[in-house]
This record gives sequence, structure tokens and C-alpha cells, in this order.
Amino acid sequence: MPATYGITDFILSNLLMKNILENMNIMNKVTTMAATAALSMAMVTVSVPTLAADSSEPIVIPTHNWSSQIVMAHVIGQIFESIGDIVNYTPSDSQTVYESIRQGDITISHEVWESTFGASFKAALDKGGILDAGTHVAKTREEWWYPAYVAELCPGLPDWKALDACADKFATADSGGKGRYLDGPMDWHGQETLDRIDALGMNFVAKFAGSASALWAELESANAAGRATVVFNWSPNFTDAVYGGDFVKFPDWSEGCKKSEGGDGKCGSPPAGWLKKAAHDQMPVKWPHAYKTFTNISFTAAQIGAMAAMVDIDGLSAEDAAAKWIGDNAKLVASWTNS
Ligand code: TMO
Repeated sequence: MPATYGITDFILSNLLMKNILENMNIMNKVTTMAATAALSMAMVTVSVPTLAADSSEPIVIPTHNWSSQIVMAHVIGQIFESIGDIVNYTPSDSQTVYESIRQGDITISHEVWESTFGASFKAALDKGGILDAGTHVAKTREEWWYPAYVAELCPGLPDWKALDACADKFATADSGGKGRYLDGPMDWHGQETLDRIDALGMNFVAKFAGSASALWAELESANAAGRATVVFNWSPNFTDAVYGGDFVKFPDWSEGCKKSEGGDGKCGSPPAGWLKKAAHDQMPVKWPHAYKTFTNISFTAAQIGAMAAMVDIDGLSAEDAAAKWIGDNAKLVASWTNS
């Protein structure tokens, strides 16, 4: 280890110099002080514990198809870059990402939502190769949702039976006379949606949005027309701040109630789900500083809602939104990278 040799050499040469000067009997007080100061500086240098350096291989961060996740990808990526690491972003399916992390093709996942992705994450944990890297402080809700004015069009909401009783008000040209529920993209939890409608015998059909922005476009056009609509939504999201509205109340969720988990499927989603972080199991070894930083990172509901709003309301790019977020939260970010 050349660095250690350098310090040792420095200490030895100071000791040697001190001895020579003493032996020559020409050492004065100033020289003693200088040598002592140099020696103690060297001692301080060697006594500070040093984290092994992070690998120069890129850390791979996935981007999915909703705004807070993409902004947070860049917030975390820019934080990793600020500690000297190299980051690549890669678009990824939000279910198969956990398998990619297990294999090491992707390094982290920073928004593991309990309701939509809990099962895929757990399956990967059981196989090995992936770590639970902690939980954000934000609690999550992912459920059928309607804007506030819809409650006047369908009395009895938020109860799901009331919704089902006025299904015809939610009919669209392509829903065959049934109510139309606009779900998110199929990779979020499409099968669960179909299972639930079937299990409860609902008078609704599910259609799947191509992207999150199709959900927001539907909310805008329904609102402009005063038309009844029910769509998939979640919290934290930008809608928390800009729309009044409510989640539909389905029969209570309980562990294992979903059809995919062996239950009868007659249940809603967790009312206060967790939001976790996941990492490839070699991350602590390859990028110890980035991993420690990642485990320290925790976002609140307000912070996540604001990340989505910067893109979905203010129209910033994800990169610019991330840079702005980091600039506005420099102290918090430093507490994550320095501890
Ligand atoms: C995974 N999502 C936040 C879109 O529900």
C-alpha cells in the first residue's frame, strides 16, 4: 500500500531528523515544535478510517413510467455523481426489474411500491442476489380514484358498491355498456385489476393506459366535460396537491388476500403501504459509499409529490427537476452522503 508507506516514511524521516538534530546538539525549540506538529499531523492522517473507494464501473439506475420515479432516479444518480461515481440510466419494466437487480444488470430500485411490486420484490428476495436497502418514510396508497366532482354524480362514493351501482355513468364508447375503469399500464398490476373485477363480479371493464400521462389527460378531459371518470391513481403523487378527490373503498385488504397470493381477490390494496429501496447484493462491496448513501436516503410524501409535480405540472425535464431538488435540499443531501 503506497499511501501507508508514504505516511510511514514521513513519520520515520521526521523521527530520524529529530534524532540527528539532537545528536548534533544544535536543535532549538522551534525545530522541536515543527517536528512535533508534523508528526501529529501525520498521526491524524493515519487515524482517520477510510471507506474503500467506490468502483469506477457505472451504477445502473432503472427508469419506469411514472414521473416521481424518473425524477428520483436522477436525484439519486446526481447524488452518486457528486460523490465521484459513474451512473447509467436504463428504461426498465417495473416488474422484471427485480430479476435484473438479482442478476446485477441493474444496481438499485428506489421506489418499490408495496401494492404493485411487493410480490415481485419478495420473489426476488427469496431467490437471493438482491438486498432490502430500507424504507422511505412516505406511506403509499395505490387504488381506483375519482376527482371530487364525481362524488356528486354518483351518490354513496367512495364505497365500491355505490360505484358499481352507477356503472352506466362511467360507460364509454368501447366499454360495452359497462363502466370503464382506466387502469395504468399493464406492467403495474394489470392482472390484479382483472382478478378483482372478476372476483367482486363488478359491472366494470378495465382499459389500460399506455402511460401515466394518458391518465392525466383523461382526468383533464373528464373534468372539462363534467363527466364521471374513475382511474388508477396513487399517493404520494402530484394529484395530492392539485385535485380534490378520493380513493374508492373496496373490501379491506389483508395480507395474502390477492388472487396472485392465493386469496379470493375480493379486496382493495393496502391503505398505508410501504415504499422500499432495493439493491444488488454486491453493491455494498463494489460501491460502499454509494450504498451507504442509498441506505441513508429516505423521502417523505411531500417530497415525492413535489418531484412528480415539477414534471407533470411545471413541465421540467426529469434531469432539471432533479438538479433543482438537490439545490433546494443541499443540507439534507449532505447528511446522506456524509454519514
Ligand atoms: C407504481 N405506481 C406508483 C405507478 O403505482
